[in-house]
Amino acid sequence: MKRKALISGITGQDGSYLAESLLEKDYEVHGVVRRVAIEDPEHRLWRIKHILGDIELHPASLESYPSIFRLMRAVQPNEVYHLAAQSFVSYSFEDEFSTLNTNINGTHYMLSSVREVASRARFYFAGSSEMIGEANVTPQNELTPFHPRSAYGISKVAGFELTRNYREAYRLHASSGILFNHESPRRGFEFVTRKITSHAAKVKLGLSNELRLGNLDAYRDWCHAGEYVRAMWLMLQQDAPDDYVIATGEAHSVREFLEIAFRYVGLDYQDYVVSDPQLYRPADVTLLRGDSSKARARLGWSYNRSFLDLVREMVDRDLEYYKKA
Ligand code: G4F
Repeated sequence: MKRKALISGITGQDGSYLAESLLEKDYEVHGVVRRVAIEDPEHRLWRIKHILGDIELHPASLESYPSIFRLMRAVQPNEVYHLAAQSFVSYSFEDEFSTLNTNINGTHYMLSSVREVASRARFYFAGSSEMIGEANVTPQNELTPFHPRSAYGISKVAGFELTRNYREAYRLHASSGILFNHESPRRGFEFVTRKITSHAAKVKLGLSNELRLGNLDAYRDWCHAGEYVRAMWLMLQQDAPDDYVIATGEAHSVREFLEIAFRYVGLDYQDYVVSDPQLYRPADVTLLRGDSSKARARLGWSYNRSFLDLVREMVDRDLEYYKKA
């Protein structure tokens, strides 16, 4: 019999890669989606358009416990991947309340319904390096103390602690990935990498002549999202649940990303970038560089792609996209 996976956040970057990878492993893939997404597939389901015939989507809301509970009871998944969240850090400064409500309650509802009606299911929580936030050591690993710098980071710490508590108190097979930044051509346009690559492409094609940005001196450990979903799956294949840092071990600044992307299309970013005070966060995270020795040793996970290739792949895909537009 096929194994069943339920993914919240299936319409997002990570959810779409995860769904593809589980289908390749012959899983029956179910996704939790908001009803509006089903009503507007062109705009909201573009990342999973090519696999819509192979997966089953269920309308439910992470703000409604009964809807999650009923879904969990009906699907009876073997594995649950909880990826859905308000994941844009900047927005969490604009609306702390909805970020905390959606992210904390959503995780709680998922965990509680697994416990109530699918307690043998294995559970994955999408934790974030934003939980580590402003770290006192580099590189950061599973033992680095948390110092989140936004409501988003705080909401992820709460989700992480809930996951750990369900593991310890109710013996759920519940694991968290402490995922560092992960990007791809499927990244949303509001995140800095896609904002840069889409503008490099638009400037090159004569469709734009300005890119407004905030802090260029933040360092992030950027990797390809397609490689991270493998780590999520591996965590749920272990005999015992645990928490793992997933990172490349390399950090690059926003400025480096910008230089590479623009240079790749033969341009100098300094001719186009405008510093916008509105895009600086009230508190930013200075440097994230992860140490994923534990994941490498215990999960056998590895990452071999280069930063340069990631930037180039994103620029290439944006050039194709705007040429067709
Ligand atoms: O691309 P970002 O918005 O990603 P951020 O805040 O690092 O968060 C991402 O990675 C986390 C994992 O560590 C995830 F948990 C989270 O959900 C998300 O996927 O910003 C990256 C850096 C920041 O330092 C920001 O201040 O870029 C800087 N930045 C400078 N100008 C900008 C901009 N970020 C955005 N989004 N837009 C700008 O114009």
